[in-house]
Amino acid sequence: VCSEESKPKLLLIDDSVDVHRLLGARLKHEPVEVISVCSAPEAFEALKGAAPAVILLDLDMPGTDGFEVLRRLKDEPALSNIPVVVLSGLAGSEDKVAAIDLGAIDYVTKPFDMPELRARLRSALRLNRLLTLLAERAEVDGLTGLANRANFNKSWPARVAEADRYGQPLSIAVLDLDHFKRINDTYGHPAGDEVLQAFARVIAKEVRKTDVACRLGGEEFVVILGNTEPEDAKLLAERIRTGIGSLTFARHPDHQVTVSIGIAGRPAKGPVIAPEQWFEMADKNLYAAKTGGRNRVVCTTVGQGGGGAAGAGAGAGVGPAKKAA
Ligand code: GH3
Ligand code: MG
Ligand code: MG
Repeated sequence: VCSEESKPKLLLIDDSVDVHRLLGARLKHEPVEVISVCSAPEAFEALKGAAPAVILLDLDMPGTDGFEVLRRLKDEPALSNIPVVVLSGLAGSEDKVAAIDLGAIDYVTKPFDMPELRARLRSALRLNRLLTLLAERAEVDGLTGLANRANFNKSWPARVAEADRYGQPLSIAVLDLDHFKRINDTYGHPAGDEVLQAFARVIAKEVRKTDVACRLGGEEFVVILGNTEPEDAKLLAERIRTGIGSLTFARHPDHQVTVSIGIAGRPAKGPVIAPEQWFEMADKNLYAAKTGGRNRVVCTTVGQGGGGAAGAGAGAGVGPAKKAA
């Protein structure tokens, strides 16, 4: 069926040209187009183009090593779902654990056993197909089970149009975990993932069936609150804020997680506003919540004071005045 389509791309990141040559030859008959680069900077340059279906990554490279490349890949929502198979001369279990905890899905040690490497590649390609399918069909975020960005991009304009048509209130909340990078940096990526999943559960528990809760990527989430006045959206956001703030995590019991939330809501029969502009307003309020000290909700009413950050008259800065860092 797909004979006319171009082959999926395999990005090989390895400082050894010998490995490029070897794999280039030995993978010639596999259904992949091999692109080989020698370093992390070259890899990220190549990744600006069409995303590869699988990455083969050497751990031991001068300059930026494979672990750092993995970290950066996982930090980038557009790249974080590409399966990474790690290639390494290091056979120690510690490195395997570290690489897999950073998000690699498989590990092959040098010198390669070619049938094994090919089998593991095929398995990585299968995973890539499934993840891509899941993202396209179900519009579900793989980590949290919430709706994903593609779903949001469709739902938001549709919900705005619906609210316009029926003169209903509608609110949108943009949520971003505070200093989330520190959790990854201090306790590791798996700890960060756990926080994201716990946060998604807090959101899911608070919203109604008719609301749409999405993970836009990274630690940024959005909730569309159907038929909801801005004041009510604020109450819900407060429940989410206190909900995450009161959780204790086994991996870091002393490290509380907080969230900043920006809301833009329109009451019934409020002014018509373009979905992009509306979202922008909520996003500005999120920014105001961040600069105002984090762990707070900033909410504005569409059409009042018009524009978010500055005009926070409809209810800025709820929440305890925790120290901003
Ligand atoms: P701020 O309070 O200003 O929002 O600071 P922040 O550290 O939360 O924000 P920043 O945007 O600097 O960092 C976001 C971090 O989120 C960077 C990246 O390490 C992490 N991240 C993104 N996606 C994932 C993921 O899927 N899993 C994990 N564990 N971390 C992720
Ligand atoms: Mg953040
Ligand atoms: Mg962020």
